[in-house]
Amino acid sequence: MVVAPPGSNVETDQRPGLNRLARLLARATPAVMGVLNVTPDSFSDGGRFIEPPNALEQARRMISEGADILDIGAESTRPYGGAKAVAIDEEMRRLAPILPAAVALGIPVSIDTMKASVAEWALASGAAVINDVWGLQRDGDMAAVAAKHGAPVIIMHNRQHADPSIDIMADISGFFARSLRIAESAGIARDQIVLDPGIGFGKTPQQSLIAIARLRELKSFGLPLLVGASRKRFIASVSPAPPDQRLGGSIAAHVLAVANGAAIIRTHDVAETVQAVRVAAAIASMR
Ligand code: HH2
Repeated sequence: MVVAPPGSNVETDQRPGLNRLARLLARATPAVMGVLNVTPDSFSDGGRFIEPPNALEQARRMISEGADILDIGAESTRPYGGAKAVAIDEEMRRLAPILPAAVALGIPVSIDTMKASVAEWALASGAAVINDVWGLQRDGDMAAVAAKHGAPVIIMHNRQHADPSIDIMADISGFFARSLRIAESAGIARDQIVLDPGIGFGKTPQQSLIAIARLRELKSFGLPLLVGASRKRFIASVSPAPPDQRLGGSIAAHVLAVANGAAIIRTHDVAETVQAVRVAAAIASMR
């Protein structure tokens, strides 16, 4: 991540919050990213925040609970749940009343989108980070948009289909290597990149467990790691529960992710996750 130059002023930055993001990643405690889904069909909270007043209330709540970053998405990425593809116009129509208002709340906002034109609009509207669940490999213009705006990018591992026969860690590493080549040719600085193993995306539940257990291997790229296990299906494969009753499993996964080197945790349940990662970090600091 780019480090703010001495004397630089966050409030006059083109994208409020960008320099604060760099500082977040420099500190010892993992950062917590709160999920805001402005969608009718997200797997765990679809429909709850589609109305702008509800979305902004949720954004404010997550900030008061200790979120360091807000991740706003207007298209469900639910891999196996039959989420409908959303047209560019519709995605922007959902975001327009919410994203600039969320930016004004003062913490860095990331835009969770697979579409370069939506990312471009969001960055121009004040978003600080691109979160691409296809790691720059789906929309051929995404890397150029990030480079043009000098925006940090979250590169998430993904696959069209899970294949239980593959070595998932080798697959994730190969995917990251491809994404990093794309990023480099587009002119994205390496210190602007965060890597994410994409828990639940193109993975069997067992492979999601493996990705968390062996997260540390991905530190070999020398980049910050993000993990988003919140409420995901792999939790129910171990201990059956509907999405809104997977908090215990989410926290277990996130605490182990932190122990294995995660710098950012993406969650729907900010208060509980902030407490869990702070306690985990405090215990780890006593070793
Ligand atoms: N997971 C989801 C969406 N975006 N981005 C990153 N970087 N990492 C993740 O693990 C990740 C993500 C899926 O969760 P959610 O946003 O709640 O669901 P939906 O895609 O159905 O809206």
